[in-house]
Amino acid sequence: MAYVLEPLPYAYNALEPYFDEQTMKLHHDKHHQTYVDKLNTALQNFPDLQNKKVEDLLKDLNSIPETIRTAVRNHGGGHFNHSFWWPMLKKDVQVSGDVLKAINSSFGNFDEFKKKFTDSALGLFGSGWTWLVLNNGKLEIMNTANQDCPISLGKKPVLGVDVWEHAYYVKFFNRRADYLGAFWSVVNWDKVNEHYRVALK
Ligand code: MN3
Repeated sequence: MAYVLEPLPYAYNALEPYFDEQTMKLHHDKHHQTYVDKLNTALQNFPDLQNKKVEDLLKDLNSIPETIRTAVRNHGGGHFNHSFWWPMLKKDVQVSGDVLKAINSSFGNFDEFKKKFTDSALGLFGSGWTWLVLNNGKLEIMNTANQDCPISLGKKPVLGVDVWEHAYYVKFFNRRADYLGAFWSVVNWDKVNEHYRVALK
C-alpha cells in the first residue's frame, strides 16, 4: 500500500498574511508530494515495509535495508516532518496549557524560550528543522539537518519549524529571521499541547 499525501487541513491562504498562499501551495503540493512519491519509489520492492507507519520506519532506520536506507531517511523523514508541520499551523492561537507550564519551567519564561528556539533556527546551516522535543521527560531545543527526524534519535517532537529555504523564499527571500518572526503567529498551540500529552505517555 502506497503512502499518500493528505490534503492540507485548511485553505492555502488560511495563514495569510503571515505565511503566503503561494508558498503553502508549492510547499504542500510539490515539495511534500515529492517526498511521498520518492518514498513510494524507494519502497516499491519492499511490500512489508510499505505496510508500516512512516514513524515506525524512522524509529529504527538500522533495520531498513542498506540499499534504500538513505532514501527512507530523506523521503520518509520529509513525509513525516511535513505531516507533522501542516496541522501544527493555525493563526491566532494563544499559547497555554501544560506545554506552556513546561516551557516556563524548562526555559525560565516563554520569551526566553522563543529567543532560544529562534536563535537555534537562525544558526542552522543549510537546510533542516528546529525542534522542541521531549527527551527522557525533559524539554529540549534541537536542530536536525535535511529531513532528519527526532524520532530516529529516540526523541519526541512537540513543536517544529521547517528551516528549508523552500518554506520561506517566495515571500521572505533570504530573510530567515522575518520568516521565523511570522512563524510565531501561526503556531497551533492546541496541537502542540496534544503532541506534548502524547510525548509524555
Ligand atoms: Mn519543507
